[in-house]
Amino acid sequence: MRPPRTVRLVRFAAVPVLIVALASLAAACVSTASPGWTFVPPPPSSAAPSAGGSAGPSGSAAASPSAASSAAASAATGSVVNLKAQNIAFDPKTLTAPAGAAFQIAFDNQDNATMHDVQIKDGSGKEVFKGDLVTGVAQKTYDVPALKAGSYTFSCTVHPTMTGTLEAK
Ligand SMILES: [Cu+2]
Repeated sequence: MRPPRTVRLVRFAAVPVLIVALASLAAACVSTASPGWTFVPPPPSSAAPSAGGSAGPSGSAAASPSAASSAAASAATGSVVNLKAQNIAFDPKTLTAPAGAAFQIAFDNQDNATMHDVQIKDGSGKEVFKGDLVTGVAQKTYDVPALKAGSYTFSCTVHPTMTGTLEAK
């Protein structure tokens, strides 16, 4: 391929140069391989969720929600807002709650064999509360954290047409 003249000139020098080149290539391979190894450690973090998942269902998952809600219920014996869900609609569609204080929503799902819940979003659309699903006919008391004064929207995550407004003041 190459002109003979070039080969002849290079031949003496070529062997050491090749060795050096191979050595540096090998070094390059090693140096590029080792950074790859340093990226391996992160995966162990995926082991944590599986460990937590296997431990959770055994009992703490079932116990903690009821314990938390009962504790909050006894602590927040402030105002209670009544809200009913009937015929795939909220009643009333306008709620008033105290601003800056936790309160409760006494939710009454009157729709038989139908799931409803209550999700509250602030003016920017950010969720500030989401209650558990309730399959009717059933009642549930939601513990809502303190909201800043302002206008909020509430809705049912199952039925997008179920909406209302909540004023915190
Ligand atoms: Cu609903």
